[in-house]
Amino acid sequence: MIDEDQRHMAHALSLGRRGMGKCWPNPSVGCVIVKDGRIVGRGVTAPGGRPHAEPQALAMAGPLAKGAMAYVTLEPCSHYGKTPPCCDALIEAGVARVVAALADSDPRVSGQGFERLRQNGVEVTTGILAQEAMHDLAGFFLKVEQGRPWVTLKLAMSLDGRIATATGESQWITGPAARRAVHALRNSHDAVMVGGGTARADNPALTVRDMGAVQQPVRVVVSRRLDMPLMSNLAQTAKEVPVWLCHGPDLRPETRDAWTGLGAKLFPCHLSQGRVDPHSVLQALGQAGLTRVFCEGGGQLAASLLVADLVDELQVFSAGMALGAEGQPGLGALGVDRLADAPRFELVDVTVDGRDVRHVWRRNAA
Ligand code: AOF
Ligand code: ZN
Repeated sequence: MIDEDQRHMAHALSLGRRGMGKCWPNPSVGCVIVKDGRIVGRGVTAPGGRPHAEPQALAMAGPLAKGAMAYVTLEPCSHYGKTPPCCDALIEAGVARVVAALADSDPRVSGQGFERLRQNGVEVTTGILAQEAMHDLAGFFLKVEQGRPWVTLKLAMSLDGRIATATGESQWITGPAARRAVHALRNSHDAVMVGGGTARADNPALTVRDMGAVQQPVRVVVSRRLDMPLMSNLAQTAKEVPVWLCHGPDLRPETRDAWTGLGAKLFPCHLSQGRVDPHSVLQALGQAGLTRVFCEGGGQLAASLLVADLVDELQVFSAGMALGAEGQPGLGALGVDRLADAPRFELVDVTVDGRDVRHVWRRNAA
C-alpha cells in the first residue's frame, strides 16, 4: 500500500522530471510542501539550475510553510553557492519535517544538509522512493561520482535491426508517433549526440520540434577530423543552438578555425583504436556540465559506446519492416565472439508508439 510519504514523494518526483534536460549542470529536483494533508507549495529546479526547488516551493507556501512538511527528491543543499543554502530557507520558514528521497553526493552537501536540518530541530526522514529518485537523478550522480553523464542510446530500426537500405535510404523507417517520442526524449536530455558519419549522411538538425517553446538540447558531434560540410544544418545554426564537437588530436588548424568561426565549441579528445575514445568524449562532456546525453547513432558511435560499457539505457524502436542483410546495420561491430561477452541489458518497459514498438532496456535495472 502506498503511504502518505510515498504519495507526496511521487508528486515531487514527477515535478523533478519536468526539469530534466534543462537544469544542467545541476540536478532537476522536485519539492512539495504539505500542511495538514494539503499541498501548499510546489517547486522544481529552474532552467539553468537556479533557483533551486525548495525556495520556489517555500515562496508559494508563504506563511503556510510554518509547521509544514517538505518533500524533496534530493537532500537540500547546505552550501553557499550562487544562492543561499536551501536548508537555511527551510529552517527559517519553520518547516517541521523534511522528507528526502536521497542524500546528495556533491561533496559540498553530502550529508551536511540533513545534519544542519536536524541540528535546527527539523525532523528528517530519508530513503522514500529512493530507487525511483536514483534513476531520475542518475545523470547528476554519474557526473559527480564518475565525471561522465548518463547515456541513453536510441536505435530506430527495421524489425531485422537495419537503419537504412544498402543505398542509404532511411527516411522513414519508424512512423510519426515514434518520431514524436524521440523528440520528447531529446527534450528530457541535456544533449543529443551523433557520430560524424551520421552528421554527414543525414544532415540532421538534432533539435526538438513540435513541442512548443522548449530549451533546446546541446548538439554534440563526435568526429575525429570534423570532416562534415560547413554548409550543413548543424554548422549553419551553431550560433542559435549550441554545437559541441568532440574531435581527435589530429585536427587540421583550418578546420578548427572554420568551426570555431561558425560558433561551435571544440573538445579535443583522445583516440583509441583509431577512433575518438568514448570515455574521453564523455569525460569532456561531464566536465562541461552535461548530466544526460541522448545518442542517436550512428552504428559506429553506438558500437563504441556499447563496447566501452558506457550505455546506461537503450531506447529501441522497431518498425514492422524488413530490410534484409543488405540493409545497413544499426550497430557496428562489437567484437563479440562468445555470448558471454555480449553486452546485456534488462528490460524495463515495452510500449507501442503508433505502428512501432519501443523497448526500453537498462544496464542496471534496479
Ligand atoms: C537543492 N535543490 O533544487 C538543486 C540542488 O551551484 P549551486 O549553488 O546552484 O549548487 C548546485 C548544487 O546544489 C548541485 O551540485 C547539487 O548538489 C545541489 N542541487 N540542491 O537543494 C535543488 N538542484
Ligand atoms: Zn539548494
